[in-house]
Amino acid sequence: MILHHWDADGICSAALLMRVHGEQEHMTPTIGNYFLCEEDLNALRGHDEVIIADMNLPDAHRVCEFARLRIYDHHLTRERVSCALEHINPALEGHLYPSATTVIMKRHSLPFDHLVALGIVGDKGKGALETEFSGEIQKYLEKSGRAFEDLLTAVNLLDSSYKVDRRDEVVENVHLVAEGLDAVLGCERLRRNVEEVEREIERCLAVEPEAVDGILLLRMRTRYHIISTVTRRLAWGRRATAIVINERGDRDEMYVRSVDRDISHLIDIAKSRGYFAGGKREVMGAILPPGEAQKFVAVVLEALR
Ligand SMILES: [Mn+2]
Repeated sequence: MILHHWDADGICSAALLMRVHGEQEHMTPTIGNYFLCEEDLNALRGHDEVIIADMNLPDAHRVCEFARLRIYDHHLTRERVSCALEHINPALEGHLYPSATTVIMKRHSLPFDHLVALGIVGDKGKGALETEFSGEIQKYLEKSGRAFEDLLTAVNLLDSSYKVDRRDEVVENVHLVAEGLDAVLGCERLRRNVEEVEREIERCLAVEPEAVDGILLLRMRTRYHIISTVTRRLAWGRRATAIVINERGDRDEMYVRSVDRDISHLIDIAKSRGYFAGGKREVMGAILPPGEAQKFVAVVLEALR
């Protein structure tokens, strides 16, 4: 059983692993959960081998209670999952790879193909051309007669399934991308998703954000997984730090993005309050219990003062 991230890199990682191991059952966790809920754990039980691809799950070790575990990942982590048969993440040795597909390619000595390229472009966007694999991407593009834009379009199509919150589609996309780039680019279902996502992003951005000490605050209510896109457009569009809250009903989500300043201390503040949080230098994303985001906004505003 392969458990993979719901984004383009995770989808391509699962497709690569099937090249190695043949057709496998595979699933993605409940979209938005960066941990294993009871329901997902139950779906994994009954399998004696589980491969986790492109996810750094804090409770991955629970899989060892019932299955042999292998992990192929590239997210920043210092903790080796000691019960795993194999935990391959170059970040454990201080080397950050741009995608899980590159980790799997190296581990299994696979050729650099569209799956590896799409994984990198999925996680890095245009920045893919500034990674150590830039030369191999260029070579792939020349050989296949493709443009870099095709890779960006395919990634946007693959990512649309999780954005519209369709978990079964994420799983279907593994087979689609294994067929080739054309299969993805020509997929009507995914094209309709992209339009649907765009309409919802525009609906959310049509509300005028509040401005508090020069920081933008936007509240929205959507079941789509678009908070990172909405926040990025707001922050970059208005050249200001933006906080976006999504009250989903089952959970609150918060996303903060600065244009340039280091806001990574917000991640520790969120974690110290018991929220699930992650991010980078300019980004913080957090998942909170329903109704909690409103309280946390005051804390974040104070910390950004
Ligand atoms: Mn990834």
